[in-house]
Amino acid sequence: MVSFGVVMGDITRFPAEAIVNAANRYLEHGGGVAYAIAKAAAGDVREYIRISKEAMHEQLGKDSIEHGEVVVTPALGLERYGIKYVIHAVGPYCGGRWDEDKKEKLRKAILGALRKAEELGVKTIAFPAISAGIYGCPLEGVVRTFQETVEEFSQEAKSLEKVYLVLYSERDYDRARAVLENGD
Ligand code: AR6
Repeated sequence: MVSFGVVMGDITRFPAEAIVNAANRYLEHGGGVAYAIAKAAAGDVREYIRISKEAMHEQLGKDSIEHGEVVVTPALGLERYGIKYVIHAVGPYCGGRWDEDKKEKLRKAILGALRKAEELGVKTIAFPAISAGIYGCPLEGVVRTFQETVEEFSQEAKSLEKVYLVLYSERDYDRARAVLENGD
């Protein structure tokens, strides 16, 4: 059984074996949590972009990823927190809109990362609120999609025990808690 929980914190310091990056298709890590992870892992953001693109070539043989595809990079400097892998996934761009298509793209991104975590044999994984920042998807929809997708994934999970959704601000954390507790 996989447990799902929301926590408040900075994912670049969160002690899960794998953390997920809310990336773009080209793994450019230009802003948001992607920039923060790249900076914390490698010190130099451009260097982590180079490492990410090289990993994308090796793992997928192409220059961009789709929703559901993931790329794994080493944690480098994040190892001090017990993080072993960074899994890059790409969520939908919403620009304030939310519909079934966006939800399905986010579901694919989450499932892709969860399946890769299983393949890597990790017990714990932490996600940021993918697409709820620069990509402008409503946090409530994002949180509910996380909850439903982790529940769905529970059926096929083997090594994975804990999935955390890490919210960066107290306000987002409170909103996420409200979604899980009240279903609204
Ligand atoms: N720890 C946890 N959550 C964080 C952190 C952190 N250190 N920093 C920000 N967040 P975003 P997106 C939250 O914009 O919407 C990048 O440029 C943030 O408050 O990082 O998927 C990529 O390269 C928000 O709730 O990701 C893409 O081009 C959540 O993480 C694009 O942004 C996601 O916000 C992806 O946009």
